[in-house]
Amino acid sequence: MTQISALQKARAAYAPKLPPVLNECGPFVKALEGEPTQSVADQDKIKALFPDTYGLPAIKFVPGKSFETKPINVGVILSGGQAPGGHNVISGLFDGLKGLNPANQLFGFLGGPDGLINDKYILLDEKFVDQYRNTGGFDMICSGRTKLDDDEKFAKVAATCKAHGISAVVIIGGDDSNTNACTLAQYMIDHKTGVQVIGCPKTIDGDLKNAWIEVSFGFDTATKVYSELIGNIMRDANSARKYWHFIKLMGRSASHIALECALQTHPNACIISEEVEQKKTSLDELADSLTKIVVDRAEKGFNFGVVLIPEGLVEFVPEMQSLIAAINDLLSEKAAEFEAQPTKDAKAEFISKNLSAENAATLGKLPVAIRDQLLGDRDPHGNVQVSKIETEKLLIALIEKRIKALPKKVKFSTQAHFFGYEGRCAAPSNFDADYCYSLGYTASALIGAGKTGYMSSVRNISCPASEWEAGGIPLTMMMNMEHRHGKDVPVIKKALVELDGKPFKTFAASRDAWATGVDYLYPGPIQYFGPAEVCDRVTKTLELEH
Ligand code: FBP
Repeated sequence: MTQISALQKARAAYAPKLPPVLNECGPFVKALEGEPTQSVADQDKIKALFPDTYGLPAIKFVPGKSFETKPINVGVILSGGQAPGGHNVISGLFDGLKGLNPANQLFGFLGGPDGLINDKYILLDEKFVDQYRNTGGFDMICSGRTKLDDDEKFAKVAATCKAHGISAVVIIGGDDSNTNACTLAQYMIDHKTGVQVIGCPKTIDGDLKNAWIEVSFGFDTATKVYSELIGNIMRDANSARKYWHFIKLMGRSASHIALECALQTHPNACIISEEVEQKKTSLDELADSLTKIVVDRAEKGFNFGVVLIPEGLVEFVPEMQSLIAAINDLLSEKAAEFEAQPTKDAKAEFISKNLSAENAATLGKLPVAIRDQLLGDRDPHGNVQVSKIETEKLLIALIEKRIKALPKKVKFSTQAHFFGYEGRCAAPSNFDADYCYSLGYTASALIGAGKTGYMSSVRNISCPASEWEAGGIPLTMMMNMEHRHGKDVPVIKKALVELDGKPFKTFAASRDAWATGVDYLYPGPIQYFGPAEVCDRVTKTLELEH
């Protein structure tokens, strides 16, 4: 890096806060063990698959005496989508390991799991790490989406570790990456490699959480960035009073991001996919209810508004769920025939002919652009890439059609947006800077305590950092069996929005008033310097949940 911004310079000097136990004792802490734990479901099956890490106790660190540790080598990877604060996890891990023994070495494997598999790394030293403290992004060692999911890859990872004398690996990732960390931990035990595996909870989506992991890192910063942008758009909408803004928000599956942004900004409508699924709301019903909001507001002279849409919505709408599943099956059976069709229309006709009448009718109702998106992009498994479907434009088109059919004229001018990449690499908020540094530091303490198969856990985080607790949660505790790609596999249970939880209930209690009025909240940009109530505030979700 040749040049850094004024903010980067100032942020480099920020000293992230740690839980008191780590502040006092550094990584020399005692692991206080709780009762044996159980997986969230399918206990017998999970136990059989992870015989050595199943049932481990949850750990809380308490003050301990400093002890001598032999020098060790540790590897770290960033896995999956970027999330603000990843660099601070690595900084915390680095500082903790150096605290245990200055001769400890940290290998940063490059490009995610691929780096571990193919032995591509850089050795992290103080000067290098210092450049990345409190910065956003994953560019320090980059990330990747390769899955560490079979014995062949595990054997390569074990060989990499052996080649460098690495005795612990830290995987910073989401639910899938931590599922893989759990399997890797068991593999390392089975093959007597002596390599410890520790996970760290990352994802802006906020869907890696449970009773012990209160939030995944990155959610705080990303939702604050999106909420700032939404607030700015609301103010613009309320100033010009001529546009309806349809804003799709990232979050592959769960609607936590959309819900949090709604709580921070008070939009005129926000769709929550989990509610759509529970109520089996059809696309037509969704479009009808949004049209009603547009018409009701128009009657009050409000020809403007803001609608939030979660990225994963189409997978939760029943008829779309059924259509996508049918297209996926069809394409896996008849891929060659499909590809041989000369035009997009011919491809659509071919698919339509091979679908059930109901699915064909759903496909027929979609605007052509959306139909083509559905049939166009494929993921590496050959499945429809739902995240590429422009749901915001789909809803606009469906509402436009309804408005045109009305007997009276209603003004409906629209703008479509998608906020995702704008927030994933933002400079971490104070919360994420502190939380991430603490997660990394806690991971070093877990390594120092000789643990494997654990996720680094920092708790009580809705309170000031002076009340935070550090420890570890057995990865097996978060697992259940799920049917994926034709077989039952152990996975960490994804946390979707709970409709009986306080964040959703708070939103549901206010949404009718937000729909008709102008109740917008303008959160403004993330503040790094200033009063704690502005700079250190946690998300509404965390505040309401805890
Ligand atoms: P992770 O679950 O790996 O953290 O990624 C989350 C995410 O940001 C989703 O919100 C989004 O759907 C997806 O990544 C986008 O993936 P890509 O970066 O490959 O475009």
